[in-house]
Amino acid sequence: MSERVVVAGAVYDRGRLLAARRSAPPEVAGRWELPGGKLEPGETPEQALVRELREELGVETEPVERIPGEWPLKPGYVLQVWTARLLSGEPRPLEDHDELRWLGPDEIHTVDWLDQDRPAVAEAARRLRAA
Ligand code: 9L3
Ligand code: MG
Repeated sequence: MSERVVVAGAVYDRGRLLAARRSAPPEVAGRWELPGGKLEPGETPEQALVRELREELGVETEPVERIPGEWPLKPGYVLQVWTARLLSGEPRPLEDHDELRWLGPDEIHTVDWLDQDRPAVAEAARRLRAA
């Protein structure tokens, strides 16, 4: 049985990384994540990412590169992460989130990230610093 992919975006703009606080489901509410969601049938991960960020945040983005690795979620699901450039719009919490924050490189650790997101967040922060 193959695992279903959840794709998330390390969305960046002007040297800051976007963090989103989940409002649901209860087991993850209040924790911060890189926004995204499940692939739909026939979608590439990049297409799913663009769609999810449009639905959840009301923004247009461009996937830039995959952050190497794959992290287990609930049984049957794995997380893959891409960096994504903000093309247009100001992110708003339209679905599944109740707060958004732009974090500079030294603010990355000021929110309580979901455990599964931490390795990708650390790598995204490293890339922000290097950029
Ligand atoms: N999840 C974990 N980290 C993330 C994302 C986008 C999602 N960065 C987990 C939370 C949910 C599951 O994956 O249990 C499905 O995500 P969604 O479709 O509810 O966003
Ligand atoms: Mg989601």
